[in-house]
Amino acid sequence: MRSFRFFLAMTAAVMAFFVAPTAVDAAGDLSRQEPITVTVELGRPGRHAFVPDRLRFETGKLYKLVLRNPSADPHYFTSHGFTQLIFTRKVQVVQERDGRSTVLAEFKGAIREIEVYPGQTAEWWFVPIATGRVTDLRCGIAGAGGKTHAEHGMVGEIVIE
Ligand SMILES: [Cu+2]
Repeated sequence: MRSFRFFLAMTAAVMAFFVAPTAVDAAGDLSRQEPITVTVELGRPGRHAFVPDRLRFETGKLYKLVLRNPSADPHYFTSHGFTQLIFTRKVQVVQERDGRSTVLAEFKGAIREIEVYPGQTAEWWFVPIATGRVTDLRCGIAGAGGKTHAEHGMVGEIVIE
């Protein structure tokens, strides 16, 4: 009986030695991991659309959502539902020139929507914190005919698993 107790105490000590460091690592800062890059094009020449228009993310991972506007019009990336499911680490304005990208500005805090001007790029760094499916991704800019880009089909869906 005495040796069994000793065995239990030794087992507990060994387990504490191996398990404790892992538990500490798992409680680290989720917003400081290597980001997963996802690129969305805001508009195509002559076409109002998000490409792709279905986005999928997983909770607990850090994403760098690159919002590129290759079109001749400004476009919004707006989804209030999406902003309720994520923690924003930062938004960066990036200048791409001669094959090099330079960060011009960095914004921190809760972000509701981002407008990207023709030929420009912004990066939204975030960690999804809740699961859900939202279908309110849209660009609300009104074109010459009075219709919004969303009414021309610039809408999308975001799923967080
Ligand atoms: Cu638009």
